[in-house]
This record gives sequence, structure tokens and C-alpha cells, in this order.
Amino acid sequence: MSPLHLSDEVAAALADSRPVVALESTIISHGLPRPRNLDAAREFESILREKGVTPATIAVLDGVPRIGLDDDGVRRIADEELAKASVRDLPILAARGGSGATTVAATAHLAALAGIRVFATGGLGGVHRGAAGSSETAATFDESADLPTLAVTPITVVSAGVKSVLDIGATLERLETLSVPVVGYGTSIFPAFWLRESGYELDWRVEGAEEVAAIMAARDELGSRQGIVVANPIPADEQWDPADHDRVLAQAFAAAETAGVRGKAVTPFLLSFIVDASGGRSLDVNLDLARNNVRVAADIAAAWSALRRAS
Ligand code: PSU
Ligand code: MN
Repeated sequence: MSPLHLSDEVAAALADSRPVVALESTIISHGLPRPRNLDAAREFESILREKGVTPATIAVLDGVPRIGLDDDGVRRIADEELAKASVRDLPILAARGGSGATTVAATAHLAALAGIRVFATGGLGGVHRGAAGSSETAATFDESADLPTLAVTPITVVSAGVKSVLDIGATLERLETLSVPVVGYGTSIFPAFWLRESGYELDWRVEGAEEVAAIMAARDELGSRQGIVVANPIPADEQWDPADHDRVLAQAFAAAETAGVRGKAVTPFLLSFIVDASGGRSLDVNLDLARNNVRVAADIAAAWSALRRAS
């Protein structure tokens, strides 16, 4: 018996090698405010459908890891107070019949288990600032499980890089150590989520979806265990004003320090603070970049499906 539940449309698409894209639920439950999170969850799915791609939004509901949600499932991830579930939480939720919104790590794990090869999100988790400590502060060791999970999970994740609230340089170093390929999609600069560019150069740039599909095929042939990170920057005319961005982030760090937020509460705290302090601007940009990632993931899934069907 499979511990997973695939929706009928996802199971049919996979059986036929038609394109499928996984979508995470933590971004809906914990990354975006109500009620726009429900609109976003529905919109990401319809962007995929319009491109002929089957959406597989993933969450654990009443102990069952669900790959593809029905309308009620989508409503539940947006409306209910769900636990934020990473890979380590999955067996516990499954055993006790609990529910959780899956992070990038947990979504990638479940999607790969179901045979899905492409996943769209907003931003990856990464190494938090202060993870390694400094002369004044002890190390927090706060590195997202997204990174080590991608080291052992065969999935291609499209993201706008990692949020600039993280330590981007350290995150890229960890991805290198973990041997996770990172390719810039039409860029050779790693993006910084709300901003088109971080200060970090990438070794590899791809120009389109077919190139990513070819890398996926080569990855399989070479027996690599790692996933692939496709770093897809937001278009320049949609990015957040950099000066405004810097100002709001400084406020957010000060507020997190004062509130003493730790562990997995850090990302949701900073995100919601930043939405408020930016007067909603960060939210608009977050939605734009996520839509943009969903579109690119759809193209990659289509190219992957075409490659599979041709072979
Ligand atoms: N990036 C976003 N919004 C989010 C997240 C990342 O723009 O909601 C979520 C993702 O689900 C990611 C998680 O996997 O935060 C990382 O959390 P942590 O740092 O606790 O691993
Ligand atoms: Mn963490």
C-alpha cells in the first residue's frame, strides 16, 4: 500500500508522462497573508492548467500526504492553522493523523516519492544570518532543511533564489558543498527574491527550459542523487525598490531580535513583518515572482515530458 495519496489527475498525468509541477503549501499557510493566500494557491494552479500542465499542490491532511489537492484541500491549506511541516515532521504527522503545510524540503521529498520531477516555489530556505555566530553572538546553526534535502532528492526546483533575509553567500557555499547544481535562468547572477540580483555570480547560466530538461536527463544518466536549483529572477520592472527593501529589512531584523524569535518561527515572523512594514509592496513582489516561477516550472515540465516521450 502506498503511504501517499495522488489525486486522480496527477496519477493519470504521471502514468502518461505528461507534465506535472509540484507546488508547496507552506508558502500558502505561513508565507502569505489571508485572504490573498487562497487566491494565490488557486492562481498558481490555474497558471499551470492554462499551460497544459497538471498542478500537484502538496500537503499532509489528516495523516495522509496528498499529492494534488481538491478544492477543499486548497481551502484548508489557506484557512486552517496548519503546522509547518518539514521532512522530519512527515512520519509524525502520518502516524498520528495530523495535518501540516509542507516546506520546500517536505514538498520536494513527497513530490519525488510520487515521481514528480519539477517543483515551483517562491524562495528556497537557506542559511540564516548569524547561523555561524560572530564575535558577539553564539552560532544558531539555523540552516533550512531545504538545503540538505535537495542534496538527496531528485527534483528540479524553480525559485527566485533565497530571500535576502538569509545569508545568501553562505547558502550558495552550502549548496556547493552539498553538490546541488545551481543554474541561473537567463542570468549569471543569483537573484535575491524581491530583487533581481544579489551580489553573487553563478557558474552556470541557461537560456531556456529545454536546456534544463537536458541537464535533468544528464543528471539521471550520471547517477547523481541531487536535485537541481533553477534560479529565476523577477523581471527588473517588477522588483522591489532596492533602497526601500534595505530600509524595511533593517527594521525587520531589529524587530525579530527584540521579539526573540527563534527556530522555524523566524521565516514566517520576518515575512509578515516585512509585508506590513512595506505597506504591502513586498507581498505584491512576492506574488509576482512566484507566478513567474510557476510559469518557468511549467515550461521545464513540458520540455521534460517531451524529452521523456521522445525517448
Ligand atoms: N520562502 C518564501 N516563503 C516561504 C518560505 C520560503 O518566500 O513561506 C518557506 C518555504 O516553505 C521554505 C521554508 O521551505 O520557508 C523554509 O523555512 P526554514 O527556514 O524554517 O526551513
Ligand atoms: Mn530554521
